[in-house]
Amino acid sequence: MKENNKPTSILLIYTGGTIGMIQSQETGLLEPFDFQYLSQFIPDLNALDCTISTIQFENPLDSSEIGPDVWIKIAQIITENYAIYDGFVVLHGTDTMAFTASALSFILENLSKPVILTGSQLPLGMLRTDGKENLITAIEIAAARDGDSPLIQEVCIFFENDLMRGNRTSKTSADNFNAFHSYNYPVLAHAGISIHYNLPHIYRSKLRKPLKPHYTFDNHIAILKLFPGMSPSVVENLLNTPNLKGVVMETFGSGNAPSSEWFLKLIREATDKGIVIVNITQCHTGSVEMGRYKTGHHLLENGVISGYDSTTESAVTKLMFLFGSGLSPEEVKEYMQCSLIGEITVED
Ligand code: ASN
Repeated sequence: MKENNKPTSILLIYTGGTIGMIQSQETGLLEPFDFQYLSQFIPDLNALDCTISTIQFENPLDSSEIGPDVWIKIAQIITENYAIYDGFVVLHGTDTMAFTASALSFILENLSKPVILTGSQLPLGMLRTDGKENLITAIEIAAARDGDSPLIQEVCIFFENDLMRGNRTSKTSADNFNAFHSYNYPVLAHAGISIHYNLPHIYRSKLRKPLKPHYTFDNHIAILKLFPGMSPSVVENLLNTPNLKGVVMETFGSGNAPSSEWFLKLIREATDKGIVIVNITQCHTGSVEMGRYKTGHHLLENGVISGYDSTTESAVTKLMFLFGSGLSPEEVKEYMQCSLIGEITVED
C-alpha cells in the first residue's frame, strides 16, 4: 500500500519461457498458459497487497529466440506503462535472462521503479514447480515501498531465494532451482522466512529525471573465448569478420593471454582498425588486472581495454548499446571502462 492509501500496482509482462507452461489435461503436453487466469490458478496472489495487471506476448518465446528486437519491445511496454504502474515483473525464459536484464539496465536510463525479471526451471503447471514461489516473491519485491518511493529502482533478477542486480547476474545451472548467481556483486535481497534487503548495495537514483529509453543496438559484436592451443586461423577469421566493431575477449585468470607473436599481431591489427577489444576473465569471480602479469600487460600494450569484473552478458550488451548509440570507438572505450549503472566495479 502506498502512502496515499492507493494499492501498489504491478504490471506483469509474460514474454515466454518455461514458467508460462502448463500441462494440457487433454494431451498431457506442455502448452503456454493464459495469464488472464493467473489469479484463479495461483489464488495466493490475491493475498498480496497490490493490484496485478498482465500483458502477454501473443507468441511466447523460448528465450533462445530473444535478442535486441525483443529487449526493445519489453522496454517499450515498460516505457508506455511507466506512469501508470509502480513496478514491473518480466516473466522470461531462464536461458538468456541475464542478457535481457543487462540490456534493459542500459536501455532504461533514469529508471526509478523496479523491473524484476524472473522465470522458472519447471513449468508453473507442474507439481514441484519453482515458478510459483519465484513469481509471488518477485511481485512482492516489485511492490515493496520505502516511504512513497519504490524500494527497488533498478533492473534485477529474482530467482530461488535471491534478488540480484540484473547486469551482474549469470545463469549457472541448467537444472538446479538455484540457477543464477551474482558473483562479483552482493545479492540485493534474500528471501527466507522474510525478505531481507541489502540496503547499502541497492541502487538509488539521486536525481529524479524522466525515464529516457534508448532503443538502438548494434550487433556487430563477437565473443572470443581463449583456450590453450587455439589456432591462428580461428582468431584471424573472427577478428576479420566484416563490419566487426567490438569483441568481448574472455581471457585466463586476471586477464592473461598467450604472448605468441601471431596472436599479439592479430590483436594489434584489430585494435588499429578501431575494433574495441574488451578483456574479461573466464573466472566466475574477480577482476581483470592487465598490469599484474606480463601475459596481461601485452594485451594492454596492444590496445585492449579492461572489462574489469564484468559478466559476459553485460559486456556484450553494453558494447551493442554503446555502438548502437552511434559513439566512436574511442568514446565506446571510455564508457566501457566506466560504470553506467552498477555493472562493473571501478574506482570513482
Ligand atoms: N528454454 C527455456 C527458456 O529459456 C528454459 C527456461 O525457461 N527454464 O526459454
